[in-house]
Amino acid sequence: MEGREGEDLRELCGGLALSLAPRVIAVGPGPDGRVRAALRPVGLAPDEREALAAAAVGPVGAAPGRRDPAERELVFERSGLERLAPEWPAAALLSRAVRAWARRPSSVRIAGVLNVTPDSFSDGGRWLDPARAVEHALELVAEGADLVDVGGESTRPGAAPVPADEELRRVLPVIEALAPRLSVPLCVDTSKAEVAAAALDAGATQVNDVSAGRADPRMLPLVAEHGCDYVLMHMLQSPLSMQHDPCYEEVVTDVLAFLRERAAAALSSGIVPERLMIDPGIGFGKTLEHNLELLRRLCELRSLGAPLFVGVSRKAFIGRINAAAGRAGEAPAERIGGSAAAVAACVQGGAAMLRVHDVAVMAEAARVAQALWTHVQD
Ligand code: HH2
Repeated sequence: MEGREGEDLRELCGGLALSLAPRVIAVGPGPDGRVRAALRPVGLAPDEREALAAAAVGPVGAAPGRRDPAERELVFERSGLERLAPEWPAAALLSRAVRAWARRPSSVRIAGVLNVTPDSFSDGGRWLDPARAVEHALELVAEGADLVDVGGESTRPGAAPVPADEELRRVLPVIEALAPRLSVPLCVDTSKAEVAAAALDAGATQVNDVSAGRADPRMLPLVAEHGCDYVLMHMLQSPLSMQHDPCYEEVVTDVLAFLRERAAAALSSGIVPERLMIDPGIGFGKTLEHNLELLRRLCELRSLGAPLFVGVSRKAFIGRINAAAGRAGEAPAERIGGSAAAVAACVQGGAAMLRVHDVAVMAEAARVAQALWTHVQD
């Protein structure tokens, strides 16, 4: 994370009201290639709505399915927002989102997944043998992975926790063998401080924690002490129960509030902003619509200032979309086209790192998406 973004994160964790009722609904290129931002002005005071509507550029369209004129989307150019920002909080919020979007990473990085488990949802059992796991990790790097993410516990919906000694038995031999041979950073995917500590001692340099430090109170202090990179992710409850009727008041607002709170906890444990990445946790306690809304509005999460780490690869939401099109029953490893489309959406939303199984194909999808968006001026 660059210095300026670190300052943003500190400031935001200090209490900027991202819970403003009007929501950023999209930031992206307009027809002329210049960046535009759109807002649904719900909950604005009449004078603020009037000021914003006067500065909006046309056309001011109605969102599909929303008949209430008060919910019509207003579209802005950056200059208009900056003029309004000192006076109107909604314009300030939107202007910040546009700036965050304009600062999106110039090249997205790829994290290759290495599951050393018997039961991962898409490749359980394939890389359990340490020698095969090491070979696979080296293949991931040869295909273009910028980082290898090693995990010894499945977090698929309904998965029961694995004891620390079993998780260590799975991942440690792989990390020990891999660390001296790897040309890219090695990350351990675990929620247990004991596993993270052993992995860091064995050569891992990053921790990916799907519990965001909630599963083990020793995790955040451990990461702070090691000064290593840390991914904190949003999840409802635990993998065992997260898909039991997941509910949000408003999914993007709620996930953003969670990430802000966990980022603040990480910072107050001594983790420096430059070491932090945040992840909306696609599939972790979310319906299909929740996942799609988060992906559509990913750029809003960038307003926290921390780089975004996102995992969409082979996930069940792609299977749901395929099933609705009459293609039920395919194996998760077949969801390659859907994963590539989701990867492209993540690039557009400003993701910094994408966690994927099929590295060569997803790196290509990310490259093309990146090339499509880099011409956009702000
Ligand atoms: N997804 C999975 C595991 N770890 N970590 C982060 N930060 N973000 C994710 O989206 C994420 C993650 C699930 O994928 P996989 O590891 O392939 O499956 P399993 O948990 O069944 O091993």
